[in-house]
Amino acid sequence: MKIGISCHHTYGGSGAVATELGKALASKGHTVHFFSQGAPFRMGSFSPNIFYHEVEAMHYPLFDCPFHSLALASKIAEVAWYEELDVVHAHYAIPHAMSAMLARQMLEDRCPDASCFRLATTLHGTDITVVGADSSMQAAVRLVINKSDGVTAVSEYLKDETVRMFLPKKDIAVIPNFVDTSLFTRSVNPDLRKELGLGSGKTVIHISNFRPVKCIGDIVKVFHGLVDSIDATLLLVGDGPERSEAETQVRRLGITSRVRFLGKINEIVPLLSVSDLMLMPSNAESFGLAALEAMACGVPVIGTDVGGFPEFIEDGRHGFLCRPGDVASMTGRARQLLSDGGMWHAFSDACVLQARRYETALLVDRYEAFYRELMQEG
Ligand code: GMT
Repeated sequence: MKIGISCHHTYGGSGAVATELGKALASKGHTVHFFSQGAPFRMGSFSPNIFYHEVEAMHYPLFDCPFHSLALASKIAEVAWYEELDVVHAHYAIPHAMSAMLARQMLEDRCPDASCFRLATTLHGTDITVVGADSSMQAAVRLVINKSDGVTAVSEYLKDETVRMFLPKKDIAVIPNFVDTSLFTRSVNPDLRKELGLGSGKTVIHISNFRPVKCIGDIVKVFHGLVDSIDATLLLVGDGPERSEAETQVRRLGITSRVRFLGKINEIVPLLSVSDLMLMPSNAESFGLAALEAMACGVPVIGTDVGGFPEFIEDGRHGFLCRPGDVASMTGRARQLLSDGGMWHAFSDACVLQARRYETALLVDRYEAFYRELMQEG
């Protein structure tokens, strides 16, 4: 198949999923064209059947903001026509599915049945729970859901939320996120432990784009509650709006020597491999890909009992799920897990097994079958 993938290129789960999906499809012999504003952060090295089309919106003094969605639509239309794409897979309803829908309209006079490509849309979470929840965007989100040929959501939770909020006419299939366990596997590098100054203590990790929904402040509080009884270091990987406040909090609590702000790092397996616990206290999370990737590397997770987490993290087996904001429970659970070696090993092994149920190859097959269905219907 010839597949177009429209996604965010920035540090975040939806871009990671879209890029890993494209790479896996390409390795199965499909031709993949990526559309984004910059090279997707997980793109990696050259592959003969992957093409990347940078979308640059026009800048002109009269315009307050560049017309990215229109530039994207024009680029999709152009590439879809010349490369004869079978499917365009939009990751995010707004703006990607909207732009793809418009691209199809741009091609209407050239392919009168208006089906020059099939439009698949994957909802990732923020497009529904944040963008879609904004009243100014509701009609647009509902329109693209209904106009897509097929729609998927990354968890049952997100599907249910979408149905509740938008009452779409379209069925929504659930295809969960995935992880390549041949790459995401624990392999401890003693030099890295030394470089990070980890010594013989425990390592707690968090990876995200530091948006308010990630509750970075709770991570710092939980860690602060741990360090009087446990020799531990906190690795904070990523960057975003909450980082500076978290740095202030760390200084105020006097734990700067125990916390490393590492910024955005693309190669996270080495960091996960030296970690003992992942903290994900988000107050909303449609899936939580970083937690699945941690589990594949044998890192148990303390997360929250909301969103998609309970669909793949079993409380008391792969980690613990607490109420959002319940710092005391999270701290107690983290202490329990980090001080009981037997429990930690059992959880770590169970995490690795659980991650295999979300193996990339299995879920990529599901996407392939989904595309084929759309093409047969067309
Ligand atoms: O979590 C983020 O802020 C990034 C965001 C994104 O759009 O990249 O992640 C969303 O999509 C991921 C991939 O499907 C999911 O694993 C995340 O749970 C989801 N984020 C939220 O729902 C907050």
